[in-house]
Amino acid sequence: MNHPVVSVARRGDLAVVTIDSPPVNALSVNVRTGLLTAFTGLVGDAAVAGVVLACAGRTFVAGSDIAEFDSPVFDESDLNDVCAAIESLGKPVVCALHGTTLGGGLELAMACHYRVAAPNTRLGLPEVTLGLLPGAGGTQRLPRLIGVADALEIILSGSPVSADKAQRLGLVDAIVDGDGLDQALQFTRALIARQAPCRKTSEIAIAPDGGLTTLFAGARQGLAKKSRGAFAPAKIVDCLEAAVNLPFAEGLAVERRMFVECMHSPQSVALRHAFFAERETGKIPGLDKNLALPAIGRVGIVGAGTMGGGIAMNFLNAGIPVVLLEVAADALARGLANIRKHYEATASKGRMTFEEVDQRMALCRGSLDYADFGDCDLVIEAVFENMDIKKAVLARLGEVCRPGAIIATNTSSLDVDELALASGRPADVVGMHFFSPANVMRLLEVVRGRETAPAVLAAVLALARKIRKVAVVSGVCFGFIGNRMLEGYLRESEFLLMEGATPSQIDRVLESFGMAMGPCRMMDMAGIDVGAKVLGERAKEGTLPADPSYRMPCRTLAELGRHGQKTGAGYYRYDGRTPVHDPEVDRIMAELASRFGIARRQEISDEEIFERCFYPLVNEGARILEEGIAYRAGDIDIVWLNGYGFPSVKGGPMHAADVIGLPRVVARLGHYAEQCKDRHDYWRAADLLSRLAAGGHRFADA
Ligand code: T1G
Repeated sequence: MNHPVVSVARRGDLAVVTIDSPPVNALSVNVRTGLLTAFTGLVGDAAVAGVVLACAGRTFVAGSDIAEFDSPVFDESDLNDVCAAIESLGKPVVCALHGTTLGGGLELAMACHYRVAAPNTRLGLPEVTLGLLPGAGGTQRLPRLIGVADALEIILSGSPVSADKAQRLGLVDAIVDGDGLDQALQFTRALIARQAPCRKTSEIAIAPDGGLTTLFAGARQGLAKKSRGAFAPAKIVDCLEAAVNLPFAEGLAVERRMFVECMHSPQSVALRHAFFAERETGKIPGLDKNLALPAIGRVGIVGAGTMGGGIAMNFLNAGIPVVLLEVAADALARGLANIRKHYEATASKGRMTFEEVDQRMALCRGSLDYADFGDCDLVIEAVFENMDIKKAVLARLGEVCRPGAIIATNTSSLDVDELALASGRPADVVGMHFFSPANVMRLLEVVRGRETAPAVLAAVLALARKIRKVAVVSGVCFGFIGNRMLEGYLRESEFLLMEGATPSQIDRVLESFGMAMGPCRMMDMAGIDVGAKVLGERAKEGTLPADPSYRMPCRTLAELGRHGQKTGAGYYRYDGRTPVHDPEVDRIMAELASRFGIARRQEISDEEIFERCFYPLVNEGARILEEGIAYRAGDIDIVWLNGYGFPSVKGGPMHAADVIGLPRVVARLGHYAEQCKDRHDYWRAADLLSRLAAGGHRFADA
C-alpha cells in the first residue's frame, strides 16, 4: 500500500519504509499518518522479518513540520503514536540516518530498535532554539540511551552532535559508509541471524544515581544565570527529572503537557516567526531563481583595518583566497598580523588547529597595488567612512577590476547610488554592510542600488550563505534598515538623559526587555566619536532635523573626548571594562537641558523609557516598509535579531509590535507627540502603521 510521502517496499524478507517529503522530510501530518499506516500494516505481516526506516533526499527527518504548530492539523495525529507503533512492532526496526537528523526525526530514530548512520550525519534535538522541548519522547528516550547528564546537555544546548560522538554516547549503533540503505539492510539481516532482541528504548531503565539531584539543581542554577528569562529550558529540566523519577508512560505525559505549554508560549511563537523569517530573507521578489550567477572564487578587500580584517576572515574560513590591500606596508603588516592573532587565539582554545591557521593565512595575500585585484571576482572596499575617500576607491576599482567582477562597498550609511556612479560601472556595484566584529556577526545588509544588476545581487546573496551570513536586502537610504531605525531609539534615549533619566536607568529598562545591551552601553562600546562623526557628516549635508538639541548628548560627549570604553569614559566612567555611574555626565546633561530649555524631571517611569525608545524604532521600521527599502517586516526583524542584540524570544521589533498591538503603538506615539510638544515630526505615525492599526492588521500581514 503506497502513500504519497511514505512508501513501503520489500527487499526479500525485509521491508523498507521510505519517507520522501522534500525539502527536509519534516514530519508533516501526511508523513505521520503515512508512517502510522505503514507500521500498523506491517504488524501482522509474517513474511516480514525486519524493517528498515529510511529517507529519500538530502537528509533523514529534520524534525516535526514547524509550520504546522500554528495550524489545527498539528493535532490530527500524534507523533508519539507513530513512535509507539514502531517500538512495539515485534520485529527489529533499524533506521538508516543521514544528513541532519533533528528533533522529531531523532525521536523517531530513538523509537526504532537500532540506528545506523552515514559518517557525516548530525544528530540533535534543537527544539529549545524554537522555544520548545522535544515533544515526542525525546526527553524520555534520550536519557535512557545515553545517560541523564549527556541528554541534559544535548537538549539544553540544542546543538547537534556528530555521528562519531553519537556512537561513542551509544545513540548510534554503527557508522556505515557507502549506500546507507544497503548497509542498513545488511545490519538488519545480521540482527535477525543472531536473533538480536527488539531493544525498546522506553524499557531501558535509568540507572539510579545519587548525583542526579545535584545535576538538576546545578542545571537550574545555571539556567537562572544564563537563560535570560527563556521559558523552555526550565521545562526541559523538569522533563528529564520526570524521566528519572517516573515510569516511561507517566514521564511521556509530563513531557506532552509541557510541550504544549511551550508551543503556545509567546516566546516560541516569536522564535518560530524568526525561523521562517530568516529563510524568507533570501527570496527576492522578481529575482529570477535561475539566473546565471558569476562565480566568486577570489575576493579582494581594500583596507586591512578592524573591518577589513574581519571581512577577510569570513572568506578565508570558507576557503576562498583573499587579496588584502593597504596603502602602506606597515598598515598591511599590522592587518595581516591581526588576522593571524585572531586565528591563533582560536587555535589556542582548541577550536581549530595551528595547521589550519597556516592554511587560512596561506590563502590571504597582502598587497600594496590595486593591479593585484585584476583577477578578483569580487572586491569589497572597507576604508574610512568618508564619501570622498570611498568615491576615490570606487573609481579606482572601476578601472582595475576585470569586466564582470563585482564591486562592493562596506559603507554603513553613505549613499550607495552615489558611490556606484563613482565607479563608472554602477550595475556591478552593491552594498555589503558587515557588522563589527565582521568575522563573528551573522548579519549582512546587502544594499541594492538603483542600477545593481540582478545577477550581482543574486551572486552576493548566494555568497552570503557560503560565508554563513544571514543576508537581508535593503534599498538605498541613510543607514539602510538597522542604523536608520537606530536613530529614533538613540534620539529619545538622549532626550531622556537631558530630561533627567540616568544612563544606567535607561540601559536597565532596555536590558530587562531583553536587549543584549542598552543604548548608552552600546554607544560606549561602539565609540561615541563614531556616532558623532556620522552626525557631523549629516549636519554638513543638511540632513539633520532642524532641532538644535538633536542628539546633543552624543555630540557633546565626543567633543569632550568622552568616546566611551576606548577612552575610559563616555556615558559611564569605566573601571576596566565595568561601567560605573559618573555624576559628571548628569551635570553635562543638566547643562544641555538648560541650554535647550528642556524641562528636567525627578521621576521618569520605566514604561515611558521603554516606549520612547522602542516605538520610534518600530515607527521608522514602518516607514522603511512603506518606502520599499525592506521587502518584509520579517526582514527587519532578522536585521535586529542578528545585528543589534534584539532578544530572540521577542522575535524582532516588528513582531514584538504586532504582539503589543499596533493600535496601542499608534496611540502611544500620539501620546508622546503631545507630551513632548513635538515640533519636529518625531512622533508622527507612519501612514502604513496608521493604516494597519486602523484596519486591525499586523505588520506580518503587510
Ligand atoms: N519544518 C518545516 N519546514 C522546515 C523545517 C521544519 N522542521 N526545517 C526546514 N524547513 C524548510 C525551511 O523553511 C526551508 O524552506 C527548507 O526547509 C530548507 O531549509 C516534536 C517539536 C534542517 C539544518 O528545529 O535547522 O521536531 O525556505 O533553508 O540551511 O520534538 O532547516 O526552502 O521554503 O534551513 O540546509 C526541530 C529546523 C523541529 C530543525 C537545513 N527541528 N531546520 O538547513 O536549509 S521541532 C529543527 C533546520 C520538533 C518534536 C519537535 C534547517 C536544516 P524554504 P533551510 P539548510
